[in-house]
Amino acid sequence: MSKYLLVSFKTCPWVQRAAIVLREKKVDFEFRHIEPDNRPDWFLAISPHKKVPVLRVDDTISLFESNAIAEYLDETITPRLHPEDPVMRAINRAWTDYIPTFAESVTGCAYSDSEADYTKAIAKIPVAFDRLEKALEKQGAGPLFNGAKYSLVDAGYAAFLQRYYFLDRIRPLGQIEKYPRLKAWAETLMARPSTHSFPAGEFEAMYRLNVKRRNKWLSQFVADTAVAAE
Ligand SMILES: N[C@@H](CCC(=O)N[C@@H](CS)C(=O)NCC(=O)O)C(=O)O
Repeated sequence: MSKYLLVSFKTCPWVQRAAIVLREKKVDFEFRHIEPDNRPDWFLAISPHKKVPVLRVDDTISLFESNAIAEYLDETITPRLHPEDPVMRAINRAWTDYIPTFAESVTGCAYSDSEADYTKAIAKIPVAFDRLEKALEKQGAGPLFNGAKYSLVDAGYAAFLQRYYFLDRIRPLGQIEKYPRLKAWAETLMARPSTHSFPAGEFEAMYRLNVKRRNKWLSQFVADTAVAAE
């Protein structure tokens, strides 16, 4: 078995995606958290876009981009998370391609400068949720995207569904309740140990602190006392 080092910012959802795939495959890996404001030279030398995640394999190969990392891990380590059937695999890949748009639609409101921008941003959530609800309806009975078997689609969406819940607890969004399949899927993913790189409460506190420090319109709804206690 190769040696794996996953370079990370603690709250990065794209890192979380790679970590989830490693955990689903029961692979031992070293998690190395670096600070976004103080990226070391060794990291800048192996990360072309200066972004995390980077997966270092056997101290020699450096892979970047969470989707490329997930696909690499799936090609090299069993169990295969992609479906065997080429049509199903193409459908799965089509839905992992949608993750960046989904992510922006669901978490964009955390970066809005004004209430008007926030209102505009949250209007994107139902559009993205509706697309996934319909995809899940086509896929079948759940509880996971492909049914009983975990997939790279599950690994890719988990972090962003988790952030929806975090944002909903900062300022109620009340959206996911309108999409029963999506809600059931999200709850399945939240209950799955592989989703979590840190204890759930500790991680949510870290996320809230990020939102507070970002100093955007939403930041005012993260209580100072809560941040102090974190
Ligand atoms: N498309 C990339 C996105 C990675 C990404 O945006 N990572 C963020 C942290 S969550 C980052 O490193 N940002 C630093 C920067 O943009 O300079 C992937 O899927 O890996």
